[in-house]
Amino acid sequence: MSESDSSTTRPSRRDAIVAGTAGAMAPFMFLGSAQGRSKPPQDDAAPAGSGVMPSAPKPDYVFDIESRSVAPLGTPTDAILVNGTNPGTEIRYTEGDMFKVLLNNTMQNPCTVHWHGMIVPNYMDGVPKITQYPLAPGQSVFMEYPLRQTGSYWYHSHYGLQEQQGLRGPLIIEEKRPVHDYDKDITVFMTDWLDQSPYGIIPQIRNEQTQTSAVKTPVAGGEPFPGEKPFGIDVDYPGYLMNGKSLEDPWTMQVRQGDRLRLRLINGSTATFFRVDLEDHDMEIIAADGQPVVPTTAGNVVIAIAERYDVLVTIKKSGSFTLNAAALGTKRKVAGVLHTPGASKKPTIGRPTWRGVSGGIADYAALKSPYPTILPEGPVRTFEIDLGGKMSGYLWSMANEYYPEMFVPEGDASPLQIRYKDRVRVRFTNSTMMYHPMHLHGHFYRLLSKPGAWDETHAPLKDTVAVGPGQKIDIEFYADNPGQWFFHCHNLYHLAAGMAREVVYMA
Ligand SMILES: [Cu+2]
Repeated sequence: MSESDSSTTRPSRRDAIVAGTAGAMAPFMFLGSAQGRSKPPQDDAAPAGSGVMPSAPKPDYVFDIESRSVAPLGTPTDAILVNGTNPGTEIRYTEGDMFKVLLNNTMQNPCTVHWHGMIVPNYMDGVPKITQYPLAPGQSVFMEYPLRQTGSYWYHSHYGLQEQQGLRGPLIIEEKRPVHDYDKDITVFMTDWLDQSPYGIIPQIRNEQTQTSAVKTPVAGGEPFPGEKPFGIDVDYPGYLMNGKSLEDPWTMQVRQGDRLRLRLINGSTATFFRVDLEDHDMEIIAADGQPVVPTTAGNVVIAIAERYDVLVTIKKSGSFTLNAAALGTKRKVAGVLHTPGASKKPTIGRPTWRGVSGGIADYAALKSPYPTILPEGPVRTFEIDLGGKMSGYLWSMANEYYPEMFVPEGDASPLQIRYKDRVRVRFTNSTMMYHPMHLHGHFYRLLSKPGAWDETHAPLKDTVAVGPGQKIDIEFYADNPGQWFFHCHNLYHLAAGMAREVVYMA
């Protein structure tokens, strides 16, 4: 039952069009296509049973976004899911395809969906207040844009705290001609899971509501696994999920000795960093945040919130191998099992044995792009951004300003103004005790191995970087995708408490 082969058989994406598209269709709201084609709001209902209006573009995937109660850890919890699955339906395209996804909001609440790491036209980016109105209850929207990249990405709600409630899933774009050989392509989507409403978490941390065990851990000093360094956490989750399954009822996959696997490790968490390892096996990292890196071998890899690492692993013998994902700052983990036929499907319980732990968390210095990433010529525009916060009131800032979000409605952060064809440099200085995984929408940035290394030719391209306590990190990007883009900490509770800015292209 927990056996999954969905990733290995590479089903046609057309199979993913669910029956739910037929029948009661909400009125469409067209945002238009990436070519700038647009249509006015359309009030006609679809012909019964057709699923799609005669003039409507045909989606490859239909997402019915719905509220339902699920209990992956045993406690029934109100969740928001795509097509009833946790995580949501995997989107899988091939390089060069056109992205065509229809979103149906069947809930009583608004929602949006953001495509994390995708170089989208600005108006497809799915951020309420910045690029679109939230999708109202009963409404639908068709998202269409040309795919200009390959790799492992994901999608999630950018509305309220819906991401924590389950509105998230993998988004994979296969290369037409893969650079590396492998036998199986396996998505491993890891999340934290909360068995209470996420909207109570910040009020509990602020002592405005009675605290539950989820916030009892001191915010700046979570208790680590033995051998692991202290790591501050915001939420002490009751558990974590790997491809929607818990440690007690784990995700498993049958493999064969000699199989070369491409594991697409995606941290789809809301507030959790994982250290991931496969028992008895080293991993060869071939991509970070969807972009290729010069292959580098690691015994384990720390994956910050929203980051992705593609790794190659060759199953070297028969047996059962636990894929551990330990939540940093806790003694908890989730795990899955890769096993050869007949071998145990039970994970090893207890603390993972780290193989070759390198000193750092997120050891970015090991990442090198296989090709030069030096930016085109252009005016240099520099921003110094202090990542700050006030622990007393649980407020988080970028350059001392608070973005107006749910838990800081009085925030008044100003946008970062740039111009088309600027070379934009950002220096993060983290003056807090916590890690901040900083994400920029709509662009990849060069992650420099040390501050000021602007002439580094092969700096890796990423869309999310974890800036550690006291750390300075430099990034730079080329301003080639005009619009208004969100730039924020991907710890959803930090975002909801102000840690965000808009990046705005000026005329
Ligand atoms: Cu943060």
